[in-house]
Amino acid sequence: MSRVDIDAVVVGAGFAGMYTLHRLLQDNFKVRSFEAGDDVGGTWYWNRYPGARCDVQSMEYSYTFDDDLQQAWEWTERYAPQPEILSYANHVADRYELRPHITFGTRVVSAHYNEESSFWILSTDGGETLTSQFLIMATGCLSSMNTPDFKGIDSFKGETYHTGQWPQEGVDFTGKRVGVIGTGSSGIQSIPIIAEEADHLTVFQRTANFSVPAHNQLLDEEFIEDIKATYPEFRANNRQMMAGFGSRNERHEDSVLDADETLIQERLEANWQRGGLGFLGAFGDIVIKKEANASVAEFVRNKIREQVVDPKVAELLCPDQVIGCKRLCVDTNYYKTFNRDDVSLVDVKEHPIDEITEKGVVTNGKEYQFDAIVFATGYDAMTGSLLKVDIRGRKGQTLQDKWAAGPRTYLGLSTYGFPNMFTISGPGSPSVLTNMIVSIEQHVNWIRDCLMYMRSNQHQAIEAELDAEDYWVVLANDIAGQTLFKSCNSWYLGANVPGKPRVFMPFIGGLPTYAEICDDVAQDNYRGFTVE
Ligand code: N01
Repeated sequence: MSRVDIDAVVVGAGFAGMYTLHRLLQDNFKVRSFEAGDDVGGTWYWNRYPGARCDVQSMEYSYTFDDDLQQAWEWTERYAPQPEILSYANHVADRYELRPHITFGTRVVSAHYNEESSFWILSTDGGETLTSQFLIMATGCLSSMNTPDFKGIDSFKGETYHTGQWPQEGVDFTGKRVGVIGTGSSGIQSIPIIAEEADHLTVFQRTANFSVPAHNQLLDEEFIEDIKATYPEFRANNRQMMAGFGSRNERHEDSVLDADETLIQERLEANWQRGGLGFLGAFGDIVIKKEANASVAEFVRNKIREQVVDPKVAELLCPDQVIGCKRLCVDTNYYKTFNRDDVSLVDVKEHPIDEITEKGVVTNGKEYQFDAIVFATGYDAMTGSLLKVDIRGRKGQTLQDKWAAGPRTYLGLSTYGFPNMFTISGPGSPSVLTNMIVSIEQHVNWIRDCLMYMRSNQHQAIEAELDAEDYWVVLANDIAGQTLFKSCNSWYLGANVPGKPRVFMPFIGGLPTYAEICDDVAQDNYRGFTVE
């Protein structure tokens, strides 16, 4: 093969894929995108479960690259519901005329690097084969569903749903006996709403989770105008935050351990009343020191005890791990839902689910019978969607082999042995620990600049060096080791998927530091990369 069809293939048309497409088209790169779904939106296309909404506030969870766009779009709620985010994604696709460049309903099934010509040969499940100089994986971090391999799972005669692939037409649970398995963000958001509809809801909980109130509300005009009047400055301030959002939240850097009990309670109560992920900003060391974490975790447990009438149920809902170690959840009426007569909680920690039968779920010798089972069991996060594609780099090495002991990248953007391939918000980048859209923009802008550099210097291939990758893996691991993030079984560590290597996947050094390193690498002629 000596002919290259296009400059870049972008896999995925969620927020990462759409912005990549837009940015590269602007610079006249010949680029195409392939998307498994029938439309744009990525995670917001698939996650249509009841109550799905973003836990980053709407005025922040949106593209920043075009002031006209951010001035034109009207968010209606503090936390945007899924249908509104999906409308926004559609608006973006139309506004920048992206659809003609996207092949929908089509998966890229393989991508093999051709060393002789330095390009990728791709094939799709639609039977198309094409060659491209660059391969840009915008496949999302939470899009490969995890459905545990429960014994008898296929024998259930009722309806089954996974929160991550909810039917487009919605589901009516009225009059039905429903079982929900899983109490992560998806379970915690959907359980209160399913409870309102169902005849009876049974929740199977393996690990109790910490959740803070969303205090979701309609946005008032004054607030919107205030942000819009200073949007560029607001965005710039957010980019200086560790997580790329929350510059208007109250944030303290002092230690819980230096504060007296009154101050601790005051701060935590104020943050609880404000609601949202900013709760953990009450002190600087909540996710760093175990002793600091303990009093914050106990504060939330007491809030759970206040809300849940039955003390036994309340204790079961009280998490025993470190707070913030698993992704903090943001809810509306979650804990109070367990006060309803038609909702029961079943602990499957001590007695795991034994099997799924024709009629329902068996645990601890008891069969719970259902008309519908909802799997809110999460994702094979960060690597799942990448490893689903048969990606082969130099010497035919598969990405699966390369990452058999866990993902290895340089900057979360590139991996040794796979030239001209980039991952957007991939493992080793701040990604899921940040406002995803801000991280996506940072990655896409970096990749676009890199492609411009390659084009203007007539370079053919760029590849992370092994030393640079080793350095990055050690650095990312060391920083994570200085926190409490490795202390519990979270999907950040791959611990939710049986057999997945236990490696802390995101880069936890904060977005500003990370972006500075990426810029510095680029300015230093792509230090740590071999350019041919
Ligand atoms: O998935 P999860 P999710 N038997 O992995 C349980 C983002 N998100 O879809 O904790 C019994 O968190 C599992 O138990 P355990 C957000 O970043 C954002 O809820 O592993 N239970 C857990 O309770 C979030 O963190 C938003 O012990 C089993 C649950 O299933 C991420 O997506 C909304 C089991 C899975 O929870 C993932 O959230 C939704 C088994 N065999 C999602 N296997 C917002 O923006 C798994 N579980 C608000």
